[in-house]
Amino acid sequence: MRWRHPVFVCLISALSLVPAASEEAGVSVRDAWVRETPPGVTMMAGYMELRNNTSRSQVLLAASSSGFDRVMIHRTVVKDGMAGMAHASQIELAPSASFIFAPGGYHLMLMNPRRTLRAGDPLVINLEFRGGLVLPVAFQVRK
Ligand SMILES: [Cu+2]
Repeated sequence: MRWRHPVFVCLISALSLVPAASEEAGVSVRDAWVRETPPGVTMMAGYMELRNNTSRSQVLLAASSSGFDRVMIHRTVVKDGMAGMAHASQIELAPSASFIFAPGGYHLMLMNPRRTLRAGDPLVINLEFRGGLVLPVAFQVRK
C-alpha cells in the first residue's frame, strides 16, 4: 500500500513538525482541517482557528498550497435567502485575538485539487501574512 512507502512515511513525519514552527512565528493555528469531497469536485473548503500571540496586529493576506491550483480567502454570505460566497482580501487579527474559519462563515477556498484527497491524507497550506511571514500549516482531511 502506498501509505507504507518509506518516502511517504518520511513526508508524514516532516509534516507533523509543522505546528511547532507555526507557534514560534507569533501566530498559532489550531484545528486546521479540510472537508473530504467526492472525486471530481473542483473546490474544497478549509477551516481553522488562528490566534495572534503577539502584541501587534497580524494580517493574513493570502494562502497557497502545492495540492491546489489556487487558494482564496472566502466568506459565506446569505443574500435574499441564497447562500453565496464573497472574496475577502485580508483577515486582520488584533493583538492576542483569535479568528475562526468555520462552515457557514469564513473558509479557505481550495480550487482544483491536483490529486484526490481522502480522509487522513496530509495536506500543507501556506498562510502568508503582511510583513513576509509565511506559515506552513498541516491541515487534516476529514469526512
Ligand atoms: Cu468559497
